[in-house]
Amino acid sequence: MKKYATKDLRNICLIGSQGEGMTSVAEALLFNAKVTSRLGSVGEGNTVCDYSEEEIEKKISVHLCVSFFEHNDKKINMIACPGYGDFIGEVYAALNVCDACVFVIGADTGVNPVSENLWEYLEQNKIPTVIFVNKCDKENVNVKNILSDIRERLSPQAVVTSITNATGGALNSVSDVLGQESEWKEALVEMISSCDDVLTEKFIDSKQITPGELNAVLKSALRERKIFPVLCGSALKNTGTKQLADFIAEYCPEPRVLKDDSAFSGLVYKTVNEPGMGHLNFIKIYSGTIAHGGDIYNATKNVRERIGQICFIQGKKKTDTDSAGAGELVALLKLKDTRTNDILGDEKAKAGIQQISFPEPLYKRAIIAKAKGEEEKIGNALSMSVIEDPTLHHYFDSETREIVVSGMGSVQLEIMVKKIKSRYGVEVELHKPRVPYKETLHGKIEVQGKYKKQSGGHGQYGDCWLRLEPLERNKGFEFVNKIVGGAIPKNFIPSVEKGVKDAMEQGIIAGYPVVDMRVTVFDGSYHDVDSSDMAFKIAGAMALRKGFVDCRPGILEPIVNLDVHIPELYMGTVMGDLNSRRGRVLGMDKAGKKQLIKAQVPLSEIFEYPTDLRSMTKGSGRFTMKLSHYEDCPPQIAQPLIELYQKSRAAGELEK
Ligand SMILES: Nc1nc2c(ncn2[C@@H]2O[C@H](COP(=O)(O)OP(=O)(O)OP(=O)(O)O)[C@@H](O)[C@H]2O)c(=O)[nH]1
Ligand SMILES: [Mg+2]
Repeated sequence: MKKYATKDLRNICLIGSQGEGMTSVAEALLFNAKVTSRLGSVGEGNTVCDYSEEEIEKKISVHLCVSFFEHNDKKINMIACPGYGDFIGEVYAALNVCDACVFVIGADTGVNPVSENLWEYLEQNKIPTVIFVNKCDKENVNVKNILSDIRERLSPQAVVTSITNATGGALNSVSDVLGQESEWKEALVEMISSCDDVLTEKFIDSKQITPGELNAVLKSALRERKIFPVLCGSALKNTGTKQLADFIAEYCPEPRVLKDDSAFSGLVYKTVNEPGMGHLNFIKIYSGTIAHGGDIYNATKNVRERIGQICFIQGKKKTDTDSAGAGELVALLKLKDTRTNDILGDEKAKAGIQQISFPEPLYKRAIIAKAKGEEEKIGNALSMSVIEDPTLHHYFDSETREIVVSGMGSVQLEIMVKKIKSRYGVEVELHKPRVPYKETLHGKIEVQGKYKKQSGGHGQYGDCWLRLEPLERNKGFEFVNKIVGGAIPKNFIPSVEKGVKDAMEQGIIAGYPVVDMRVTVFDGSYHDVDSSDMAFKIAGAMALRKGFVDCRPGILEPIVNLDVHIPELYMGTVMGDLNSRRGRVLGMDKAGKKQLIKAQVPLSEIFEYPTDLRSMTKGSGRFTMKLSHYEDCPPQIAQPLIELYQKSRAAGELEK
């Protein structure tokens, strides 16, 4: 393939909310550029971009997909992104390395809360944006209404640059606004002029403005986010897509690269594991060139890697190249240690390249193998899965003794489960994680634990008196030795403590660890021959178990701090819902265009919150959470936990 200079490259990504047509638009662009010989369709599962098993099955995009085409002497690298909320990590990765985005909006549905959220992200990250109003072939579409929707909810700087002849069935052509005499053109010229002092003056004085002047200002205004060009069309009918390609080639910015640097540098924006092929790393080159057979330095991991194959990616197809230069998107095969978000190059690269900041996954599930003895396999499979998807995390929760996987939502985890089965042959199940409850006491008591056994020769003897009392919440555990006069010899005191601690760890009324308690050993007795570490350990545990149940024991539950960001519109719904989750609202505030609710909610009530909040707010709500503290559990929650534990213990005793 022809090599392109940096200035002739365009890196764009297609983003939008779910189902607006990103994959279909990409398909039309590739077809027009003769990359494909027929226009693929998402419904038929034969598109360039949605090629994976899970995408074909679900008919939605799940991963970002890289492709490219040549148009008007430019090479356009295109990353089509999934729209579904669970896969937002892919969008962030793509936006990080692209120099502009095409924001797809369905003409039938218009702006929605998810697109508003995405827009906010583009604003924060200053990403030049072209809007493509897709699906203009649908009946009852009114471009003027959509434009005013866009201007009102996204930006007043949106202006139409290519317009359909009609909408619905009559749609058959799209034309450039600058080439016509229409009210669209008047609006566009005025908008462009307003972005430049010289043109503004000319415009006011009704002087002639040349197409060259308009073009130049449009180009810089797009780059500086002073104008958001709106192009209309239909991916399905393949209209308006040629204008889109023209527009990208002509107006979208050249790649951002590191200036004054001839040494190679790059950022890994995606790592995938190809069964049988090892890892494939997707890279944007920020400076220099990369060539077959050379070395690269991974500045994040501090390792040198040998460059094997370098390829250009076209959906699932790879084309080898011997080298690639600054601005390009390539994929490298067979790097050993390099993974997503690694910076390749020297210290200068490290200072100049911005890494992707992935969202924190808050949707948690415990994962277990369907068959016994496959835990190790799960560990391996999960390690591989998280390499491919940085918005998946996994860890072993030592308190609940479960492997927990966190992600962005249930669809993402469901797909992970399928992949684990098909790739690594392990069948797993997900379930709601256990809540790390704790036990505590509310009363004070003095209690004796006496262990005495006379069997055969050597007997066992341990005897201690303990005082149990509550400590302040979240203070943990204190053990105090108040033995005077050697009622229990010094060397056995640690044994008593050990017995107490062991019993605390196992739990007494519901099987959860005991916390926030002070235990004082203040009396006891011993036997010269029969006393032992073991006997005092048992005595300590006995005393604790006996005393604890008479000390108004209870269960504590973890409480999280929740920050919920939602549009005003959903305040009532979200507050009501927090209430039904036993939440306490601590405050409300305005935060940008949104409302911020600060609340405290029991952890047990928010496992479904990521998906519930999304559906309550049509995808516009966001939240963060952080474990705050433990609080007394109300009886209606505590009682069933205690009963369940007692029942299972009774059943266990019977079995013995
Ligand atoms: N009528 C009409 N339907 C379209 C058009 N573009 C896409 N569609 C349909 O809309 C549905 C979604 O299209 P996709 O291209 O998969 O949308 P997407 O934005 O890639 O969706 P995700 O990646 O899953 O979020 C499919 O059924 C397409 O056939 C269009 O221009 N007109
Ligand atoms: Mg798609």
